Amino acid sequence: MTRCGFATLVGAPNAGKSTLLNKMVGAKLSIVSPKAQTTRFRILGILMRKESQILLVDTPGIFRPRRMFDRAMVTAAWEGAKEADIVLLLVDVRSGFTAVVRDIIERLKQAGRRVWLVLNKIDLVRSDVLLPLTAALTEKIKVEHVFMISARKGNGVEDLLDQLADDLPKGPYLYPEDDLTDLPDRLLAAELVREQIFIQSHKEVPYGVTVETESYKEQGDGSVRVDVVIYVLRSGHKAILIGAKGQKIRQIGENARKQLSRLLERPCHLFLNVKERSGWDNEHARLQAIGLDVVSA
Ligand SMILES: Nc1nc2c(ncn2[C@@H]2O[C@H](COP(=O)(O)OP(=O)(O)O)[C@@H](O)[C@H]2O)c(=O)[nH]1
Ligand SMILES: [Mg+2]
Repeated sequence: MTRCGFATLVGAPNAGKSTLLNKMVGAKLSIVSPKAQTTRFRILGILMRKESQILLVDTPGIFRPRRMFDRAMVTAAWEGAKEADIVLLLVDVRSGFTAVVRDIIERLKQAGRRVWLVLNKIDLVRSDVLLPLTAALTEKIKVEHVFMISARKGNGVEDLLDQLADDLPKGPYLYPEDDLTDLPDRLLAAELVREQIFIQSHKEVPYGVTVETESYKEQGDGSVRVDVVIYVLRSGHKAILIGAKGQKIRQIGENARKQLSRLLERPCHLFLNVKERSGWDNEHARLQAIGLDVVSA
């Protein structure tokens, strides 16, 4: 009898959710950066273990939203938790039991889901902080298991996968066994570009950017041509992203192209176009284009 179910990663921004998803799946599906709020929508990673198909869901971090765009991200995070058979509550052990973690725990209790506690970034702290932190957290919420891991280095990740494989509900596989994700290739391309923008630009610039794939064409020679548009909120941001003599945008494109070729396993030609569009973060069409549901109110 096979098993199949959703395990959803929930946690504060920067807890390491996307790093863990990529480590577990063994491919870079979800973009990662040292900046908060890199992940904007739900990403599904599919992996096979023993007789189980583990459907791992990465969500945007949970925080207190302001813009329509921010609200849509936090809603996407909680929607991800709704479909979960098991919620993996990821806590950065260096930040510890913060107010955001407290908020998340309150909502999880209301949702009545099965929760596993995953303490992450154990490579950054002394081991004697782990037990008191576990005690403080498990006093506030009942959890089925506690794992102590380093998503970056991989410590403890195999144990977590084994336990998921054993504990997910019995049932048939929902996806073909060799699929890695349900993310369409065109969205993957836009995400890889956005990741480079997060890595290569600073302050408010990456937060003022949205990236959309305008066209995605398979070429006769087996390669693919992808045209991507980068919307920025201000003309100053456009100048920063393009850089002196187009140096910056070339570097962004080159890095994203290499990663895309690797993931799609074929040569990719990537063309980037930066456009100013003030107010995109309050435009329904822009949010829908990147897969966010627009929330009214
Ligand atoms: N040292 C260390 N850094 C980590 C670990 N896991 C994630 N990080 C870093 O924490 C930052 C945020 O990670 P990310 O996966 O984007 O967090 P998310 O916002 O929860 O998705 C990145 O710079 C990661 O490299 C870990 O186990 N150890
Ligand atoms: Mg993330």
